Amino acid sequence: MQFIIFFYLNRICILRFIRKWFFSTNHKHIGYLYIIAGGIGGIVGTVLSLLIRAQLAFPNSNFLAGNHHFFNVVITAHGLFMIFFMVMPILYGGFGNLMVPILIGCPDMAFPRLNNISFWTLPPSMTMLLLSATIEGGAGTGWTVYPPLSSIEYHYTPAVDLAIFSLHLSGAGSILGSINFIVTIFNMRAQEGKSILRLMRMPLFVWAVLITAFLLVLSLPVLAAGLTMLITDRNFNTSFFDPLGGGDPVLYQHLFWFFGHPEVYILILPGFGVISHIIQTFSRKPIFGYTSMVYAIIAIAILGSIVWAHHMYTVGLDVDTRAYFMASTMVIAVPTGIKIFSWLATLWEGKLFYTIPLYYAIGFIFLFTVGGVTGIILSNAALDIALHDTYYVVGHFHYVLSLGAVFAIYGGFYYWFPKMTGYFYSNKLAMLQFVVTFIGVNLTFFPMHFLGLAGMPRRIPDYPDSYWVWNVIATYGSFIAFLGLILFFVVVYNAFKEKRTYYIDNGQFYSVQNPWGNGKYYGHFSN
Ligand code: HAS
Ligand code: CU
Repeated sequence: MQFIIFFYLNRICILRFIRKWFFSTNHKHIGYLYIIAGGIGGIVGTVLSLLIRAQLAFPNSNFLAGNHHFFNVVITAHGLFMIFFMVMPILYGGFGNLMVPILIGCPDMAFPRLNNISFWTLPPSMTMLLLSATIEGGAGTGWTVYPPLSSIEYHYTPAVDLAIFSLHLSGAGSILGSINFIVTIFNMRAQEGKSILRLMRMPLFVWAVLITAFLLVLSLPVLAAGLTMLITDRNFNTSFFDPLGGGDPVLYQHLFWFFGHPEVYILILPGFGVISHIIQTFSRKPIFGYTSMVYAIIAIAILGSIVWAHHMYTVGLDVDTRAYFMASTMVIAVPTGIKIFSWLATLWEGKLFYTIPLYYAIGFIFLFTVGGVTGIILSNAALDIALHDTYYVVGHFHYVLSLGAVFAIYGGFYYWFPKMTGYFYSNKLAMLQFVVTFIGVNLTFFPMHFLGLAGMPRRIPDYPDSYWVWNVIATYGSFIAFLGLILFFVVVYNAFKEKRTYYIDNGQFYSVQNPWGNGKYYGHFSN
């Protein structure tokens, strides 16, 4: 009976649509949903970034109608959207769900229904964040939600509470998703006869997702605790972070960065995984130093969990503490350097097949290294006294994120696009998209280093005339990068419209079944 009702209900188109996209437990559908949600989050985040750049286009700008609180609301929503609702959903939830079961050769995730609920926490939490920016004056706390700015005295409307609930909810979804990844990767690797896909032969993207999952499970609860204490401070008269009641705002900073620093590796490790796959596919040889690549991922995760106070050099930590955090932070350059040099060694004397994903991957290696090295400069506690809270920090983290994580997203998307859709995109259009994006993001973020060294603070809506030149260049750059985003949607639209299923390069024929002529590294579980 149930079956018959289901069968007839299913014939109604809209119900079929709802069943397929809302109730799906299929890892690919959920992966697509994550990518689509991340795309929407990315569009919102990008529009917000253009508002920031328009306001900063010239001194004395009145673009946001002189409403400086609103400027703070915009930068807060921009940061939170890009981190939690763009990079994480696409790189980790999207590519992770899509590729992990395929790469380890299992039919689906270990807990498909849990997977569904992990995704469906995302739309409501995105909505809450949007509300927190648009109602009741909005939350202008910065993405770190530091008290006392986030306390009830300075933000007395529920906007901040909404932002906190949004983070709680998306965090709960991420924890569930991470448990699912860990269980799947430990228990469901392909088996043939007695031999099982061993951990030390797993594709590197799967390793990256596994370690990211551990980082999330260990760090998100600490953020949740800090945010909960903040909620009770705001609403129930506790004073965890209020010196008047014996509390301490620096405690919040410790709790936040104990999560916040691992979070930056959560954002980049899956990107490292994607880049490893692209590089080996288009160099036509296995990745150089597989074993050290795996240990480097693990080392980055462990070290990344014990360096959090490099965000707090200016709060009055004593000298020994600063020396410890400085040394431990600098050590991260070693495993990260191992990864960079292994990618270069893979490219070295490889039979390079120049495609759009490879351009993105090479761009990634170069630009991520720039961002990494400015990180090493910031890790110096003495220098950071001058550079903390200046545009130098903004330049640093956009090089590792906007030019690192975002290049990994674009590269991975172009790399797996034939697998996801069954079509090829136009190489010419995609090349144009790459060039425009490359120029745009570098023009936007490189000048920020000069601004920071010249002392321009971050999170300000206006500045003295002497900072004008680099700011206007950055603003032009951001509009060029936005053009790149529009072109990206043109590329995708064009691919669906033209429905290409093959292409010819250098007299070679390539079909979507084996799009890069090297199926060995592409969606295949034997490494
Ligand atoms: Fe960072 C602030 C230090 C990597 C993201 N980072 C941020 C913020 C974000 C962020 C979002 O120590 C701002 C948060 C906020 O809103 O306040 N970061 C580092 C270091 C690394 C690093 C040492 N960050 C990342 C990644 C991110 C990210 C990855 C996201 C994807 N970061 C800091 C510090 C601050 C900071 C300070 C606080 C600043 C402040 O005052 O607020 C490393 O993981 C980077 C390692 C990578 C490399 C490149 C490849 C390595 C090679 C080996 C040779 C290189 C050597 C170094 C030996 C180093 C090729 C040579 C050194 C020379 C100077 C030449
Ligand atoms: Cu950090």
